[in-house]
Amino acid sequence: MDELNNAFRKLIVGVDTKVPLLNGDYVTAINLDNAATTPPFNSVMKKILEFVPWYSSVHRGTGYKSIMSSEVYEEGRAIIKRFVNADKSRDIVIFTKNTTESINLLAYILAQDDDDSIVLSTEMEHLANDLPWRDKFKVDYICTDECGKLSIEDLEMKLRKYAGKVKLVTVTGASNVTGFKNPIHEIASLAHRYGAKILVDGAQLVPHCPVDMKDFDSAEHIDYLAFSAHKMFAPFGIGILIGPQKTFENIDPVYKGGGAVTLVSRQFIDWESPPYNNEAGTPNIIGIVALLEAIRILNCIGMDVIHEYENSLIDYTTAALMGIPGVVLYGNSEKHESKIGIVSFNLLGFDHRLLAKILSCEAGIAVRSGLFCAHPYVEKLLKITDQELQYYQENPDVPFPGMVRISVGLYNSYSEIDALVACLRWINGDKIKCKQKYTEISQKVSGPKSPLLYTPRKKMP
Ligand code: ALA
Repeated sequence: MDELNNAFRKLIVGVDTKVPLLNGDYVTAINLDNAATTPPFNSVMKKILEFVPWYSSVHRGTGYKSIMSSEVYEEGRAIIKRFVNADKSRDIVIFTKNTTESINLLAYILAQDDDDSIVLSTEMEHLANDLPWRDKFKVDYICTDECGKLSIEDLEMKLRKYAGKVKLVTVTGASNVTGFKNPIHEIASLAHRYGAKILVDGAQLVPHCPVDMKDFDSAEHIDYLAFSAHKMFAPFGIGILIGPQKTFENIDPVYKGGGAVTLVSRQFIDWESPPYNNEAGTPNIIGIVALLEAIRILNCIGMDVIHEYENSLIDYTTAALMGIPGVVLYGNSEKHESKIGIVSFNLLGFDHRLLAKILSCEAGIAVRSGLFCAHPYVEKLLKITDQELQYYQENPDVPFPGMVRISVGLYNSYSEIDALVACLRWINGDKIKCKQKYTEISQKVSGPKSPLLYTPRKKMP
């Protein structure tokens, strides 16, 4: 395992970066916030530098560099399709900015031929796969259980209840809060049986597990898939939306401008065919070069190897957290195959924001705290009542409850988890002193900024 991890670490930019602690010392940063975004692969940076001398306008020039840039851009679509086994000819790849934009784009398009149909979302979605549907469709939410797992029985019950009126079942591939993976192919089969299509929000799934959209003729086929390059070691502003060409024909594009049209006069606009009608403006070819290189590396390692490694690491983390008195875990599951490398928790007696701040100030550990842009899901897991929600809404100055999240990437090591656990044990063991120290600091330091910004630092080692 250590050898494997050493090899993975060498792939990543910035794994040895030193960050300051509150006492002014420097330590090697530990990034346990990979669900938010990931650092680039070294080879992604190298590839970008190799490509930039050839950088030029995509689809807008006759110069050699422009032709080359356009070729890379178009060939990229085929590579991305192969990565998730999308259909070579019937599916199209649309380049967006991130998963959020991909889902908003799809919602905008599907709403255009709306006929009172229903979208089934779930109680465990990121807001990106909830809010875009709310103002365009009647939305109902498939329930999660106490633990936070999706109820397939409830999905089937709702599909039956709406008797053919469900247009789309939109579901996360894996939760950014609990790490639970959903059985996307089983959900696809059910959705198709009742005449609905399925969208998988793959933001947390595609970077961590093998994903197979499956054949169009299979009941388990995934109709639409969205994901982001910045969560898969290529943080240069590219998102992906994959779906059948047909969906994107003869629509009113959300973004209108150059590149999306064939001919325009004062009297008419002739829109391009898909995917171009949805890609107005100069394309982000650097972002695509980065993503293609990241995919190459991920393929070389093997998505199943990554999944296995990250899951062992999160199992190790979960077991260690369970051994700390006062730790409350959310969505804990016994079977790691049904999870990705995420675990969320609280430490009794500590505000989630404070805990995250202390981990950074005392040990250089980056985690995320709060509601993780999945407010209704976290609120349910925290058992916050409607009455309490109303109270928080009416009193925005009262700090809202939340959780602390650990999300691992292939380059995180067992020793980094040991450092996290040691720091949490230290905090827990010295609760009163620790709280007192940080209360005094926050009285001196105004606002939500980290006290690290105000700390005198020792000389960088
Ligand atoms: N959706 C990202 C996260 O969960 C930003 O942190």
